[in-house]
Amino acid sequence: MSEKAWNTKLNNDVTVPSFGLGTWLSEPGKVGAAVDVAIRYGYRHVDCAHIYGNEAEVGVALQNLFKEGIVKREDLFITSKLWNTEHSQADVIPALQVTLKNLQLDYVDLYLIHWPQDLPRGVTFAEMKDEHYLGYSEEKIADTWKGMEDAVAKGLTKSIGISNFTIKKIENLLKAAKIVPAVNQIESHPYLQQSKLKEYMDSKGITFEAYSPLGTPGRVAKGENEPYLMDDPVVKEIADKRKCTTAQILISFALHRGVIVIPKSVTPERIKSNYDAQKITLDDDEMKKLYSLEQNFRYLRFFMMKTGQTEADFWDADYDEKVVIDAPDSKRQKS
Ligand code: 1BO
Repeated sequence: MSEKAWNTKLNNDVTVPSFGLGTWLSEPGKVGAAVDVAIRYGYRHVDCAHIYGNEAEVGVALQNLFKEGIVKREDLFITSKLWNTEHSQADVIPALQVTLKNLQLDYVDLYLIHWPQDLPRGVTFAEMKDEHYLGYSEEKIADTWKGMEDAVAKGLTKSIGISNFTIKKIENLLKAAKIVPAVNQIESHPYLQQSKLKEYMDSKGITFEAYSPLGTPGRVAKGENEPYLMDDPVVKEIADKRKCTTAQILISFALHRGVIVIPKSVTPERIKSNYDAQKITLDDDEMKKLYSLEQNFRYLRFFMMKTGQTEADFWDADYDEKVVIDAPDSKRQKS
């Protein structure tokens, strides 16, 4: 075990704690307590988003921690994300202002375009229907990015980035961007390492940030025969040998790859043990075994896709084409 501090320097020289608390799927009523436990335990990075519907509760928790003197604003790294209905340049700052009001902050540290997919203004998440999926447009996202750059100029965010962008979509964005995105936040874990995308992002100075590093065990909409990452025999074998949890091994794997990782939990014991994963030093043999688990398996599926659209289209097929273990139809077409 080492006491190494895991930090990542972004392309604008901002330093980010490489380990943070995810809040996607953290229920209102629980997320505030989770943030409170996490920060008191040592977390300094919290990942939020407007669409998670829980930013106001996160804001109350942060205010209490500031008032009690547990941390100061500048000690924290807070991320939020622009939702898909607010993709016009002029919509970005007002959307960020709503988030800042909810979080009770003057600025966020990182603001991301949540998805390179448009939805009509005013459509709520619950109301979304097939005809609302307007899809991806290079021009529209270039316009959104201008709004993101405006937010930096106004001091409302220190850094800007993207989420769920493929190589092709990053390439398109870079043609128009004055500021190179600092981060691309994407699903990643041993079953979906996204090495090709990571290599490309490394070459452009864009930091790789992994969501669902534990395979989002809390999701309600699960695929049939979905593999349970935390029960993987290889991950278990390493965890047993080290007398730690499989979640800790998965977090440590991401950190050893140089990836920012934001596991979600609202359970105090798990919040703490996830944090302690930073103390683990995996050896080359363990890393090799974990790398060997790649199967191009995506947990977050059928999201924002129109009926008839294939995942290969949606993700620009820029992942390695390998056997997908839970679907006989490897095109994984939405039914
Ligand atoms: C709907 C959100 C998915 C992960 O950020």
